[in-house]
Amino acid sequence: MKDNKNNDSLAPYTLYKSDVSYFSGKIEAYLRYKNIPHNTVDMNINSMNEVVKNTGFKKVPAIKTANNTWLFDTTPMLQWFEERYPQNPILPNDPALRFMALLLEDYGDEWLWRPAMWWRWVPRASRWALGYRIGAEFAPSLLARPIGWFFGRRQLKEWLWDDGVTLKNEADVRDMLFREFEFLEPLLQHQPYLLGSHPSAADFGYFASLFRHFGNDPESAEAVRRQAPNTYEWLARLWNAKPEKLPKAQNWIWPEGKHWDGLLERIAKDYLPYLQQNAKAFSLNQKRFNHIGNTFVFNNTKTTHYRVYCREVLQQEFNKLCTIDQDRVNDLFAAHGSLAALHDDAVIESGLAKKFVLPRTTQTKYKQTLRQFILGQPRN
Ligand SMILES: N[C@@H](CCC(=O)N[C@@H](CS)C(=O)NCC(=O)O)C(=O)O
Repeated sequence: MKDNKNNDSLAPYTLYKSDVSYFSGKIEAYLRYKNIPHNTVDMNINSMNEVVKNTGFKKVPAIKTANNTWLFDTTPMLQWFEERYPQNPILPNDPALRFMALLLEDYGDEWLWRPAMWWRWVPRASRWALGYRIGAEFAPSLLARPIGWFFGRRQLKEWLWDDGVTLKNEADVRDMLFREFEFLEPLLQHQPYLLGSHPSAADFGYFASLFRHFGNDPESAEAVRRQAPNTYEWLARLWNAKPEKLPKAQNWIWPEGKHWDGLLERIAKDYLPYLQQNAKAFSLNQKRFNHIGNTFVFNNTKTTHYRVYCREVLQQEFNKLCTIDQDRVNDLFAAHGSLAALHDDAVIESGLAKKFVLPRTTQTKYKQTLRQFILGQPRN
C-alpha cells in the first residue's frame, strides 16, 4: 500500500488518452482528484500501437507504470489505485453503499454508452465535428476527413443500427440523456456529488459519458447547458475536485428519495435484465440475442463478452455482503422491481477476470490483428 505518492515506485504513471474519449475522461478525472503523479500521451497511430502491443486492447485509456508494466480498463484500475492511494477513498466504508457505488459506476459506464453513441454520431454537427477531431488524431489533415467519416460510420453501425436500435426506438435511446437529467438535476441541486460530500466511484462512472461526450459534443453540450445546469456545474466541479478543497470528513448519503426512483427502476428493470440476457446468450454461445426490458426491446443485439465480466463482478460484490447489507440493498430496490435479474441464472463466468489482474506484468507482446489495424477495436 502506498499512501504517500513520493513512496510509489510505480509513479509517475503515463496515461494514454484521448480528449474526446469517454473512458479517458473518467480515469483522468480520478488521477487528478487523487493527486496521483502522471503524464499524458495523446492517442495517435504510434501510441495506439504501443498500447495494443502491451495490453492486447487497441483502446484508450491505458496506463504505463514507471517500471513499464501496464494497467488497462478503468473499472479495475480505479480499485487498484484505491489500494495504493487509500486516502480520500472513492468507495465508501459502508459495504452496502460501496456496492451501490460500484453498481452506479457500472451502469454509468455501460448503459449510458448507447445514448452517448447516438448523440455523438447521429446529429450531423456532432458527427462531422467529432469525426474530424478523431480522424485528425490519426492522420494529417487531408486524411482526417475520410478517416473521421469512416469512424463515424463504423460507430453508427456497431453501436446503433446493427445493435438493436431502429427508427422506432431511436428517440427513446436519445431521450435516455433526458431521463438522467431528471435524476441528476434535483440531486445535484442539493449535494455536490452523487453520493454526498465527496466524489465516489458513482461520480466517475457517470463522468465518462457526461464529460467527454454529452458535455462536450456540439448538440448534446447545448442540451446539458440549457436543461441541466446543475449537471454542467458538477462536470467542472469534479474535473477540478481536490481533497484539500473538500471537508475533511466524508459524508456519504444513502441513495434513496424521490430523485432516485427513476434511476433505481432503470437499473432493476432495464440494465440488470440486459446484463442477465447478455450473459445467458454468452453461456449459450449465441452471438446475438433479443434484449427485452421495461423501456426497450433491442432485437438482435450483440452479445458483449466484456459485459458478462461486468455482471460477474457485480454478483461477486453482492455475494460478499453480509445478510444485513444484502437486505439493505434489496430493500432499496424492492419498490422498483428488485435485484432478481442480478441473480437469475446464477454466476455466469466470463473467463476474463485474469485479463484484469493489474498490473499486467506479462512479458508477452501482443500482435495486432489485421482487423484491429484496419477497423480498430470497438468492443473489449
Ligand atoms: N472498458 C474499457 C473501455 C475502453 C474503451 O472502450 N475505450 C474506447 C474509447 S472511450 C476506445 O478506445 N475505442 C477504440 C475503438 O473504438 O476503436 C475501460 O473501462 O477502459
